[in-house]
Amino acid sequence: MNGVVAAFSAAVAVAALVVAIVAIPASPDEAAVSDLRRTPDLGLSFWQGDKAAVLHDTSVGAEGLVPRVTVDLGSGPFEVRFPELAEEDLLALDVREDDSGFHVVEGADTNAPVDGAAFLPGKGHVDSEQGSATLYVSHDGLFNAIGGQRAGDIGNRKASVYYSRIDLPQDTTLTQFPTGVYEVSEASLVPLTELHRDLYVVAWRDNDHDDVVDGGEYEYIVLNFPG
Ligand SMILES: [Ca+2]
Repeated sequence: MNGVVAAFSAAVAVAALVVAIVAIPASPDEAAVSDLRRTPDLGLSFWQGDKAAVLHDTSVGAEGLVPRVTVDLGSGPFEVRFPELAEEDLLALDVREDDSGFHVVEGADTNAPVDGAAFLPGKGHVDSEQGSATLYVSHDGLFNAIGGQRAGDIGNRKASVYYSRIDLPQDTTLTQFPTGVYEVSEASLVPLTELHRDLYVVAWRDNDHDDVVDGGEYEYIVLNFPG
């Protein structure tokens, strides 16, 4: 009988050890050091759970003086935090699957845009009041327009927006009538848990409210998801 108990105890001990080993968090980011606490001009930081994502400053050696930051994210929802927005303020995010947007012409007037320019007038997608947690990938000039009333106040003069999925436009999601109305569909929504490619974001905050993309108002950000 004692032998059985001993064997059982040993089995429990082994099981506990296995559980303990499995419970050790696999965190490849633990050794990674963040170059920045937040992006240099707009003060953006990116969070998953209660952990700030590691930011890599890739500005040095890149053409121009625009801040460039790469953010290491795991596949899953994330939160963007930023200095709070006044009611008339706007934080605009142009999101693409390549870096074709990383060529903003400084001083560009968004009311007189050139082909391929970001932040076209009337193309800002304003989310629902409480947020749909959807980050829209640009098509036909569409960008994410985050207004003061849409950003969640998290205290300490900071606000945040939470994203759990992206909308990846499909050719079939443009309705025939009325012309050009875009509709999100099951095919176009991709949960961030299933995202295995990088996203390229041009972030712009029109600090002086002149509709012009001035120096110091925009940044190039790569959201680096595991492949
Ligand atoms: Ca401006």
